[in-house]
Amino acid sequence: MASIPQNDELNNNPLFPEGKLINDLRSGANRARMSWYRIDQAARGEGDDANPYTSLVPQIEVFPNAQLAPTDLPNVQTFDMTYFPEERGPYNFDVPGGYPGISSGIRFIGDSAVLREPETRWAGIMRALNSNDFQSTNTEFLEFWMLSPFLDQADAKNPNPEFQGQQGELYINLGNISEDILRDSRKFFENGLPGPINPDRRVDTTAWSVVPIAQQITQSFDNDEETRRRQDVGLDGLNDEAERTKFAPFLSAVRTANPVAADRLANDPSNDNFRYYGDSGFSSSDGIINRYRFFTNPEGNSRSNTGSNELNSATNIPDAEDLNRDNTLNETENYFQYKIPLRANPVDPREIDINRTPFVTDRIEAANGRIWYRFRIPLDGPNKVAVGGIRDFRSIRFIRMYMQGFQKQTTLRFARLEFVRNQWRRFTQDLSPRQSYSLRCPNPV
Ligand SMILES: [Ca+2]
Ligand SMILES: [Ca+2]
Ligand SMILES: [Ca+2]
Ligand SMILES: [Ca+2]
Repeated sequence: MASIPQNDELNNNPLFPEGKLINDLRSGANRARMSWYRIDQAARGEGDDANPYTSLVPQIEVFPNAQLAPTDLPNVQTFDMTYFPEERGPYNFDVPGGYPGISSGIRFIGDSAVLREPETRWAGIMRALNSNDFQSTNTEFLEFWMLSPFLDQADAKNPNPEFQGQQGELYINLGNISEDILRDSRKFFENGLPGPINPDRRVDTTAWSVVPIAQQITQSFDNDEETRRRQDVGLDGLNDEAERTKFAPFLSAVRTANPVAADRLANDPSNDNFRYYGDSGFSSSDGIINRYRFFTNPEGNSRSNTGSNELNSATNIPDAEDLNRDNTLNETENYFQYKIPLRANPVDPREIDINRTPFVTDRIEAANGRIWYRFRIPLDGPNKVAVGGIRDFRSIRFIRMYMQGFQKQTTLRFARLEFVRNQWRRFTQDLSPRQSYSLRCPNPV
């Protein structure tokens, strides 16, 4: 889950007026749902191979010229992001009438709450990078192969009937990114919460959450099972029962508009509950996209598996607002931003319109109709926007990717996403003769 991108004094990223709010529930009101995953073989069901966004992808489909070693996997391990712009994301407490100047409110379809004006919502992911000095490593491009997002889920040879609403912007931020996802200037970490074996552990309360007061020392849960259960409650530090108390004003605002929907939201007011892809509550008709829909939620994603054969957790690591695990909360934002508008070709809407979508350098279409595009983004090119006064590429600690502007559910499927170094160190100093040399004819005639 990503922190909210912040603007700077020069207004270089004005997309999120809520980005300046601190310790204020309104700042999460535009966060929609996004799931991200590498598909586990065990999650696959009958229908998943027909859908281009969940099928297996043979290496030769995207990389026909690659020489595969016997140890290479026959299929590409894709990284997939599915964005649900009409669906509340975790810790989104938007109210029916919206928050003036910030969010458009929620409406109801039956007993489901749906975000109004999905094109104004956003969701993203972020992570720390291992190598930070792009200048000394000569890293010049971000490159990825991505499946066209506009294909029909039933048959890649047709455009998706909703392709119009699947157009939007993918943004990439590189640099210093705030780790304060629930912004209150306090670092939350699940394993700092009290439990039966450490009942005296002190906590504080912010608008968002219960936060540990002590410094984080370890990156693991307490061994005691009941303590671990009480700690694995998500970034709000609250289980569902405590969420009902804390966010009662939100629930009662919804109740006034739609009591049945409020009852439903009250099951998990923060909307942060994990669900395992193999959960027996899913039916055989639930495809992978549904099965992974709640997989990245942080409450209950680290249950210990005692007494169960099913490995039903997502991670053993406590969720925390600390991406690079340096035990501090980075709140600074200064980053380069790259905007990638994803537009369908009006002539053939299965295709990305490369006249309006920049950075596309290659295209390959497989016999099954799937179309892959290679994007190559020059990091120091004219399309970059420097937010927060970042000047160079010497300290690129984090990457954040987010989607905005979409109206309908969209899956971005990456076959490969990597930073590319230039083999040849580029010489950026002025080589013109009058600067450095004086050219003289050694033997004037
Ligand atoms: Ca926080
Ligand atoms: Ca929670
Ligand atoms: Ca919850
Ligand atoms: Ca957790």
